[in-house]
Amino acid sequence: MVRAGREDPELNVLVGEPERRVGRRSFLQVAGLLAAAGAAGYAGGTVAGWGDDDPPAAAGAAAPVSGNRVNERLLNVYNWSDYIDDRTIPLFQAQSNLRVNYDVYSSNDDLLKRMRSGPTSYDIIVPTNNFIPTYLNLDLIEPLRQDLIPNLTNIDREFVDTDYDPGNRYTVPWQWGTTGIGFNRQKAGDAVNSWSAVFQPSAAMGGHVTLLREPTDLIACALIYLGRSPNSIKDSDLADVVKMVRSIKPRLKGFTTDTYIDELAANETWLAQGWSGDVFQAQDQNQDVTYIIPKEGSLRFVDVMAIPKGAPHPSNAARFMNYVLHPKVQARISKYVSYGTPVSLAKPLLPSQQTSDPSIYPPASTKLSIVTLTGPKLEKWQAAYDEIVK
Ligand code: N2P
Repeated sequence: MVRAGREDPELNVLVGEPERRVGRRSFLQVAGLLAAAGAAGYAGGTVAGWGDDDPPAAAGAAAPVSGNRVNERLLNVYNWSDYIDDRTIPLFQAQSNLRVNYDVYSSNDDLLKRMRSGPTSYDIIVPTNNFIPTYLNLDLIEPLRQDLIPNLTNIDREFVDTDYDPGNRYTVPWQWGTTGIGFNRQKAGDAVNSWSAVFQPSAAMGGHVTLLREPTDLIACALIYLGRSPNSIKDSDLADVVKMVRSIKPRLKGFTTDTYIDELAANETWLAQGWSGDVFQAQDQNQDVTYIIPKEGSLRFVDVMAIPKGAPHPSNAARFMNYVLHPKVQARISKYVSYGTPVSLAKPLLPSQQTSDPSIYPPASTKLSIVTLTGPKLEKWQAAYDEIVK
């Protein structure tokens, strides 16, 4: 199935056809493109007809934006790889007359290490919800200028009444998804329905199986497969996880969070523990690829935009967050990345194949846990993960 889905003329103008994913390799290319667009300048914003949200930048758009620590028309965004279409940033630049530097990472682990290692120039980072308690405890993010984000009212209730950030004082949801298995039906067969496919792979699959390079997903899904609590910090449970995953390492192609889209698409990886939208992006290129949430249950996550403490351009960050919360912008991003939108108002703008797909919007009956990563669990799971991958 081609996930670009049914088109209507208005949406074509708005969403357009994806040209390329902003992934690991392409982000520099895109950053170059964006820099050129920014340097050319779009003062006065002539984006009418592009289906954008706020009015185009006014004549005085070059005036300083108040509330930034550094007085520049600049925004430095650090997001996951393969998590945005290629139109949103250029259109935001045009609309806001702010220049955007867009950089990517591929795991919460990498992001947290980077943020803990000292100040950066990033204005927006996009950690997963279960890391937010840690970011708050470590004083790594700052409260949002909610007055600059009127579109906060567009966010669905379940992403407002959260345990990690009730009322969105620090975070704004980007997209949400599930962890599951992406597999190649020609190579692995149609019958894949259990975590056993990746945690006890058959010899025939040897060298073509990948697991996520992300402690939360690796440990929690292995716990679920072993029938333990996905939130366990019991030493015996974690020891069992370590033992199991270490024992199958000879059959793994490796641990990855940012290469499996291409590898699934290229028939190199046949079974990948992966995130829903990423697998659908592989499916767009290879119709033999499909996605399941294993019968034992799995995880659901929300990736959320936050502002690093002391960021140079917090007001510009708030403007971008407001832009992203517009239903049309949500639809453009969500359509492209095939993840779930936290803004239901965007759903009528999405192809019905996406909004009715239970792999993207699972029914309430699907067993999905939300794990939290706080206190001793962070250290214990990290230690188990390090033991596995070392
Ligand atoms: C984007 C993956 C984001 C999901 N490629 C991980 N939380």
